[in-house]
Amino acid sequence: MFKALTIAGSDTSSGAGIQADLKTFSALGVYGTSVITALTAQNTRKVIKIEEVKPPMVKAQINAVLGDIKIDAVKVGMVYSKGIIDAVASSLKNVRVTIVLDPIFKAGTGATLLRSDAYSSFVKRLIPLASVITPNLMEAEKLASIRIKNIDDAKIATKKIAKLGAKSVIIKGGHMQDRFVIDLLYHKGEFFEFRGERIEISRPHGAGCMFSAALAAEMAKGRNIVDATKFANDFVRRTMMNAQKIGKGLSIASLEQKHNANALLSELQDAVDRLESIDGLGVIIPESQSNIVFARADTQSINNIAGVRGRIIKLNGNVKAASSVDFGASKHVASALLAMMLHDRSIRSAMNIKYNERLVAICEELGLTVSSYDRKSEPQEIKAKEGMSVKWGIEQAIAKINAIPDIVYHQGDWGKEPMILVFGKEPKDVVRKIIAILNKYSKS
Ligand code: PXL
Repeated sequence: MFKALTIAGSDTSSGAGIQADLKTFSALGVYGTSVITALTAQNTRKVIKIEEVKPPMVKAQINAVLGDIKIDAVKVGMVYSKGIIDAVASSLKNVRVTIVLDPIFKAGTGATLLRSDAYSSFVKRLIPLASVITPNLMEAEKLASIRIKNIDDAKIATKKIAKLGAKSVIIKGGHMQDRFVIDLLYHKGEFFEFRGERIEISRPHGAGCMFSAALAAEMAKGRNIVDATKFANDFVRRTMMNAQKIGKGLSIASLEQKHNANALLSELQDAVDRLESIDGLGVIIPESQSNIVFARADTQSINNIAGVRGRIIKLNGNVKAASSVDFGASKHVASALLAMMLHDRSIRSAMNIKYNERLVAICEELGLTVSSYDRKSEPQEIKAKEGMSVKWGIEQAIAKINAIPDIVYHQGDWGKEPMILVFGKEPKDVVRKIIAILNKYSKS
């Protein structure tokens, strides 16, 4: 089993610090060990009190772990004082594994988590030990002594921070006022950008800790830094989409509970695996290929709807997913589902298959509720607006039967392939309908 060590502060709310690190390691299948540098008494509203652990005790904790357990990666978070920094630096000096250094200067609720008289020690003693340092924008501005307003400024900052001695630098773009969240990695003289759609929620507590912990966990497994950064970027985005309001203050980035974004993706992936195992499914896949999507119950945008990246394609009579499942991976099927969800929030999954009269008849024979719309009667002003056609179509189909259909089809228009959309409460439900349709179709 891969093993990681986190050296960080305790957060009583468990959103950040040691507690977030251990949860993240565990979620990623890495065994987590821990060294506590400081205790914080804090909740989701504020940090009430901080008490540092005496440096010899920090040293003793690190030695206890390293003296017995072969650690594959270390993450360093809150270190608070000069004494703790000296203890951590001297204990890690000869450790030859990946060290992820997360500079923790301030809590999201404002408290100082690195004393100002410890800053120069942090720079001189810890940064040179770092395989990778992971500042957010504000931390990067302080470390590089420049203002960062755009990605070009961020590039300059990464180089300046690398000069302080860290091998690689990742500036987390979560605080940048842009539609995209860009995490920028500077590694061996090259830049790598990782983009994710900005999520429509305020930044939750703990996301930064989970990012560096996920990075350490993936590097503990031997992933290279580029792949590990991409993974950590996606992982944290999901914990943020899944943020929970557990107290009266900031929401907390979360891995728990049933609508967990990671659990949602794995449920969708199970359905994709099932589709791939169905013999002969290729005969009902349209020329423009298929996708299956699954939405969070509270979805407001297609960015919160997961689908198969690159679609599901026909291959030797069967189907194959072009790539993995992810949020924001489908436009067309996801837009149709979103339109449906405006009327019924319990319908959270959909897949498109090819259209022909026989397939529509089969849907009716199976007792499914079928409706349709006519793309040829779509108003010009709807056609002109990107992404509006599907929404208009679904509205028409619902209005036509004054009910929520299982199946919506249209017979195409100039340059538009006719299509059938199959809706359901969850991916399993959609797959069940698809199998029933295919079975009848193959026999006919
Ligand atoms: O999110 C940064 C952070 C890290 N570590 C500890 C914290 C916080 C924020 O409050 O309390 C212990």
